[in-house]
Amino acid sequence: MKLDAQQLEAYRAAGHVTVPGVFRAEEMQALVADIERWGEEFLAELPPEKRYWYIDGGVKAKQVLRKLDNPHYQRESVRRLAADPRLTELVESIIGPGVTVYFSQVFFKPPEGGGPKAVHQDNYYFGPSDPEGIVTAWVALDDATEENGCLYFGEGTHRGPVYRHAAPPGAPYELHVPPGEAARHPMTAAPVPRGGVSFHHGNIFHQSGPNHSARWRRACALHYVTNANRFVNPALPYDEAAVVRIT
Ligand SMILES: O=C(O)CCC(=O)C(=O)O
Repeated sequence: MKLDAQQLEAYRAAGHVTVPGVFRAEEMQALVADIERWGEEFLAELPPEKRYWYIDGGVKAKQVLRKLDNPHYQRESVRRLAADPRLTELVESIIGPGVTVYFSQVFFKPPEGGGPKAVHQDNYYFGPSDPEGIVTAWVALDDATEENGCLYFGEGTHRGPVYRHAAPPGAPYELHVPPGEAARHPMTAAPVPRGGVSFHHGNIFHQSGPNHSARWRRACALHYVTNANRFVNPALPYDEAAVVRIT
């Protein structure tokens, strides 16, 4: 399944496009079950000095993860997802044939407390050698809505520069674009039904809202690059051992 001409045109114009129904709801449920098992093991072994990086600070009742890194490397289930032709054909229709997953993340947004993610540009985090040869495929493991913290995009901002980001004290993972720059661009909500995929350009301004609902909002973001592309100027360290060529 490739993006059709209209979807590709929407992606080029806005910097993102949502494709519903790429995967079935039961497939997402099975992935969630596997990721939950991994999350429990990970949390049990997480040393105290690393907790601030992985724990969602908004949920006070108990410790819950806000994210996990490199599921495509750590879990067979996500490796299969990353290599599934239903997804890779869509990815290749955006950045061209021959793709690698350089990094991936599971974002958990727990019910009633899961925090927002500030406006940022993936290409500031990643610093790729080819800023056009990268696309994030954000797979909705649950329905993502405005109420439970879906993504928002600054449409057209992918055609602008990548700004120097700053992070609040004590939260180096919360890099964000300068607030004055962010305020100049309206942000458009991009709800995604479970099993759908939101594709976004590495330069686009995006953020996610807080979870005000009683439902989880979990997603798996796979950061695909063309095979020759490298993170040459990353803002955070990335583990090259986890880079997996897919096609
Ligand atoms: O899922 C989120 O809350 C943030 C996702 C994100 O920023 C990304 O996939 O680039």
